[in-house]
Amino acid sequence: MSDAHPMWLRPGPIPGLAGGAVLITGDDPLLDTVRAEARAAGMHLVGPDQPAALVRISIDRASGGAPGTETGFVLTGDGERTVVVAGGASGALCGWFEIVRRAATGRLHEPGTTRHEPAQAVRILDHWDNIDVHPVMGQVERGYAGGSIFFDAGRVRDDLSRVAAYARLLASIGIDRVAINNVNVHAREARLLTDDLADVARIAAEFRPWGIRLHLSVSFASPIVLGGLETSDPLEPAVRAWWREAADRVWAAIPDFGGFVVKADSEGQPGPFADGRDHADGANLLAEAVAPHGGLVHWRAFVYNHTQDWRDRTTDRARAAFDHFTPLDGRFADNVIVQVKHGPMDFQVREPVSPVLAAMPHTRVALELQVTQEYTGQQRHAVYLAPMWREVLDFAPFGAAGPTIADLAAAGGGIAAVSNVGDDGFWTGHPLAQANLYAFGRLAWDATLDPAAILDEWIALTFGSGASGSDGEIAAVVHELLDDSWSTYESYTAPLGVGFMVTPGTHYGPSVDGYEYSPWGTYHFADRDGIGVDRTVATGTGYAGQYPEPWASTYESLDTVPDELLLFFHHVPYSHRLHSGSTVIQHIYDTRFAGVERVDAMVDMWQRLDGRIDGDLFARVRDRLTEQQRSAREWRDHVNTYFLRKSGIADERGRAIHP
Ligand code: GCW
Repeated sequence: MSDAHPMWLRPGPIPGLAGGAVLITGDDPLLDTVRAEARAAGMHLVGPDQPAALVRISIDRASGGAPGTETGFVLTGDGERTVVVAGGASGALCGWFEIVRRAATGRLHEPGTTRHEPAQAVRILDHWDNIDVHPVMGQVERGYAGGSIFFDAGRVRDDLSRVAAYARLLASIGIDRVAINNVNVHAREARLLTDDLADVARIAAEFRPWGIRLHLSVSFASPIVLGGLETSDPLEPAVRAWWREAADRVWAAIPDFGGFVVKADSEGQPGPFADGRDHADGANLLAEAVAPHGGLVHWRAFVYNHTQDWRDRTTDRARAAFDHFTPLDGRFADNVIVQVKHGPMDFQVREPVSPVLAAMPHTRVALELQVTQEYTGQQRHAVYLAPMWREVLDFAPFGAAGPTIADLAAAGGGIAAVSNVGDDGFWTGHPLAQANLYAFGRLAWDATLDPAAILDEWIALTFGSGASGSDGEIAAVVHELLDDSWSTYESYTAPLGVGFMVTPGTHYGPSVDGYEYSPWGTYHFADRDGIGVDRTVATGTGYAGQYPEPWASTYESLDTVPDELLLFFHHVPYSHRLHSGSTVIQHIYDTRFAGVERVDAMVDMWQRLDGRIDGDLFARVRDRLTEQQRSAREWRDHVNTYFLRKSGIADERGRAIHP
């Protein structure tokens, strides 16, 4: 376990810092963490009598010299030294890691003063880890990096050294909360809340030195499953008492516990509907229990009918979260955060931004992203997701003059994401998927960061400075390989925003009709004449009308809907001409061929690094790229053949398709 890859925190002395003096003033466990980090970087700690230290870090809550928040800091470089004045101890820790980033990217002691504060006050990573190995999902649901770092052999691991290393990595990118278990809470995992509390407390103790609070996913049916009550009705006094006592016990064991994450009335999980109550009743029940302890309830908005009749074209899964939740706006307690997936469907490679995020002004709403690559290649394909997330964060639901999604989340519930980490030696299965975890933390901290710049920062930290020599070659290759990889993945998988077409169950690899006659609500409606889902107000499901202007009109009209979302909003003939000038069918053919060519190029690029980087890492990436190449061909041929057969329209360029 302990010899796992160091990710972006390479061990040993840090060039530019090692050998120098550091002055860290103040008394706090988190400052002790900073001291230990500085020592590990090769610095020596000095006292206040040596003000000429290379790095000085202090906390100043009062003077106005520091930001008002605990986690903020002001950093001043003068070309030779750096001074960090933090609003609190967590700001000092974040300030330290900013110095580490600057050292790696050639900006150490850069002259000037900058203020740093997290854009999102709540920055939580959700693990979908199970204690037991699930017969279908494995131990980590939608996990592509081995087993859980928290659980093994039916219980919390004895050796939590990997968790300690993880906590340090997360702290370095500003994550402040982690939920350790799957939102699908099975019988065994439900007991984390009760029988396993002492073990959960051991995990919390590993996160604590890094300023990270622990959360648990809980079952809404806990009063029945764990408490032996006959009901989990949120309005029932015995149920309320049960939850209050449960919360009291948790906080007695873990005083800095963060709160509960809940998936209710979704995909078979229990919820308030069973008793005729709604999601506000359910969320407020838990909110009341955790409020005395300053706890949060993350209540997920991923609620839809997963047993719908595919014959019924009026039911639209994309509408569901909005229809369920927006009528409840204003009824949620202050410590409830409604957690909304970034798109209305389910973490597809391309979806419009969920309209729910803009439709609940009186509710704390959080944006949920998926770092684990369930629908984006499952960490066998190299897909750098930061450009997609940046598009989501930048989306301005009320038009350019209004707030962005990043602003709306910042004003409310912050940001959440499903982690992509497991007990794999490279943490993420595909070593290059580490970049996604890194980028999530950085964008949660500052949504205005450029994805390409984040990528370069990650490369510099992970592979060494890209300034010159062989490192420069590594940096160039890794950058080129990942920079555009999201769009590459999109170009060989489901076209123009239509989504899915994946193998049912595993969600890996192509199966164009895999979900077409299923109850899951994910259809493309391709026939001999055309394809796409009519979600217009005029003739379709009305989903487009869930957006405020200008987007409702933009998406409603074929004249203005963006090409990449065409089939999400409209059912069109194959001969329909895109704004790009291409027809839908020709676009499908062209992009699938181009996508495979780009993957071929990625394979060649990586080959250039043979012998220049660690052999295990080289081989792991090479093997995954080989699989990506195979899989991309499979996607191309399934999709192209399917549409050639359906439409009977030949490729203008006469390439090999398989009718
Ligand atoms: O995307 C779907 C996944 C489920 C997951 C669910 C959710 C945890 O296929 O595996 O369950 O989303 O987000 O709750």
